Amino acid sequence: MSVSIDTLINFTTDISLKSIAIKVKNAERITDDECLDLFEKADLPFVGSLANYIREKFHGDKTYFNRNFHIEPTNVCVFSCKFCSYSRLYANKDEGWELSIDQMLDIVKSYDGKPITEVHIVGGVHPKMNMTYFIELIQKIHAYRPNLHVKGFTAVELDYMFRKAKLTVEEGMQALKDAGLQSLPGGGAEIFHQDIRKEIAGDKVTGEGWLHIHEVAHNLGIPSNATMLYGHIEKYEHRIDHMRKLRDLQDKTHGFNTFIPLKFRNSNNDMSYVQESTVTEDMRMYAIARIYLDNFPHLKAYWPMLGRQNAQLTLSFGVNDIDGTIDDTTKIYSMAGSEEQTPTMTTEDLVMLISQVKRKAIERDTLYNEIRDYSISLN
Ligand code: V47
Ligand code: SF4
Repeated sequence: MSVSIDTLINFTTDISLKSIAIKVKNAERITDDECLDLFEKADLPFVGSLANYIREKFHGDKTYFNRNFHIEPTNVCVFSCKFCSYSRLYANKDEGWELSIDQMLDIVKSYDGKPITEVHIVGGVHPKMNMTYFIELIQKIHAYRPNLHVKGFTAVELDYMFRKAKLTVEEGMQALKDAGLQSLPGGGAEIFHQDIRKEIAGDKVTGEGWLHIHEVAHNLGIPSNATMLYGHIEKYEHRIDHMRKLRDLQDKTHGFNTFIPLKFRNSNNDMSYVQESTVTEDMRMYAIARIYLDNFPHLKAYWPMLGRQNAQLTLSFGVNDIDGTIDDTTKIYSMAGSEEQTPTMTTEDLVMLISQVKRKAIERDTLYNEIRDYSISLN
């Protein structure tokens, strides 16, 4: 489906787009202005072909997924992000929940005997769930299942936790690392630029605060992911500003594994008046991220949010990872209007989804160590 890079270079008449294609071929970094040109001027086949070129240079046909499950300790949240369909002010009222440590351990136990490699812990910011609580949770998970990788807590949760415990980011992160926290998910990033952030997520950690927490984590040897919530009131300039801050930090630390663009969904939140992006815009977003973020090893499409068919399509637009075989109660996207009301996919479903578009399905662990190549056999 994609066009070869030499054909693109030879047949593109726009000078600036031609020069971007040449840069991509020579593995040179594109500038912010060039990125804006991609958003404003380039058509879908152009960005798709460049992104696919980079994706195949980095990973060939390999497409990663992992076997994980989510624990959402609570959806009670002290913050009030306008795009959020998930948080509630109180538990036991309006669908609010808060889990005890024993209830969360029961979730871990329900995966006994299943070859899961990761637990992803993320939720609202509950005023009573503090550092001590989460340290105990991590320690108990490790004691019960030592080989399970614990990926947990957005910078939003961490910022609140550390401030409440009167710890610096360095002290707080070290304490969580000592307890067994092994990586950070990419949530809470939204859009870093203050003009947009103050409109949609004005009361939580700033963009600079988010980046600082990830920098400290990287310096302690804790890798992380990065997200960007796009397709709402932001402009292309804000997306580029966001990605530039990530690219700069990655140059310093090399601690990010993957970038995850998150498509804004508009159901049941205070931004329901904003139209959702089209599939074409979504594919362009993935492709341009792959081209701009030349120092991010992986680009992930989170299928519970995009829907499985669109997630499959992203594999032709730079994406080389489609997250995990989530088979529990991940509520954040079904509450925000994703087609995936019951977001479950077995390993076989995921392998099929990847193989149908002639890519190689590879099970990975959190750190992208390869566990199994499913293109060799489905058994
Ligand atoms: O930070 C909330 C987003 C994020 C909506 O690191 C919404 O592997 C769209 O970050 N429409 C949390 N998005 C989820 C997240 C994540 C998910 C999967 C994997 C990883 C990883 C991280 O969900 C929030 C926010 O940006 N979100 N509401 C909404 N209406
Ligand atoms: Fe709270 Fe996160 Fe929802 Fe914002 S996005 S209101 S921080 S749960």
